[in-house]
Amino acid sequence: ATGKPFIMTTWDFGPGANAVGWPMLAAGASALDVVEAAINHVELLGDYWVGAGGVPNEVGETTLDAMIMWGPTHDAGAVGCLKRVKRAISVARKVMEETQHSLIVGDDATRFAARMGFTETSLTSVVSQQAWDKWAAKGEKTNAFAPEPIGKNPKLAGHDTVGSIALDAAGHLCVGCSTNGREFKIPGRVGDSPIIGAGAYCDQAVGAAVATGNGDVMMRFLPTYHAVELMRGGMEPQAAAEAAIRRIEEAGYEIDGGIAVMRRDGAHGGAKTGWKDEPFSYSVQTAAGNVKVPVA
Ligand code: SD4
Repeated sequence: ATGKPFIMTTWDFGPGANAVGWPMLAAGASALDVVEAAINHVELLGDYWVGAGGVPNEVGETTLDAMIMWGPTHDAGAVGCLKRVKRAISVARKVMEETQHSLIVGDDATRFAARMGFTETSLTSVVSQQAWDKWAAKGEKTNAFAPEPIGKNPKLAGHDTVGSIALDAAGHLCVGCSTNGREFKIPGRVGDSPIIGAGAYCDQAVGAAVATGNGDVMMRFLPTYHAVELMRGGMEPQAAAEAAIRRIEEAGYEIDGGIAVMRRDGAHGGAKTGWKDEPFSYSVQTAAGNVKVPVA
């Protein structure tokens, strides 16, 4: 059954992003417009972990990964390592709607965005410049040349991603996510967020999921695809989220990561690994209001 409209957004961005998306949904907007608007809101906040002005790479540049996927058709668009363009999820939407491709990367993604009318601008802020200056002054090198061990990688720098899932009044399901990836990453690095089935996945018949965390490891397990497929088999959203995360743990990885899952009827669940002191949460807004759900 198709449920009532909802929007879910991950992390502490949730209530604010949902407050942007919900009035649109309530007015009958498409889930595609809603997910784009909710994520644009977060991309433009100036947060350190999403969008412009955050997480510099090894040479001090902020680059963005984003994806959007439309449930009814399985159509998807994504950008990886997008440079000098702020609204990455909107560029991803253009990839989906204006091309036959699904993923465009790097400087060519910037050129594509320019062709689509986006403005080129620096993604560096005072905060991202200071973060890089401080790190570079210590003479540090990116830790990403060390092989990712099976087991704990205590040196991994912090990271966040925003993910949103919406169901509109017409019953259409959409998912999107956006991030600036991983601090001090090797230039050109693309994480899990723009990889379909890794950073996000959406199937109109079942539901959707979004991931956050150590994307270099998480993409090896396609956790969002996994969770959606488990729900297709009848598993409850909470159990599906836990099973997808458990798969990563069972392989021996001790990383920080989480996923949030929505079934199309509005039932939801979330799971995380690591992040002992990190309050991973997702927020779900419906006609009944917004609920922030801590993920244990
Ligand atoms: C990445 N998954 O690029 C993203 C970062 C993230 O919470 O979500 N951190 O690896």
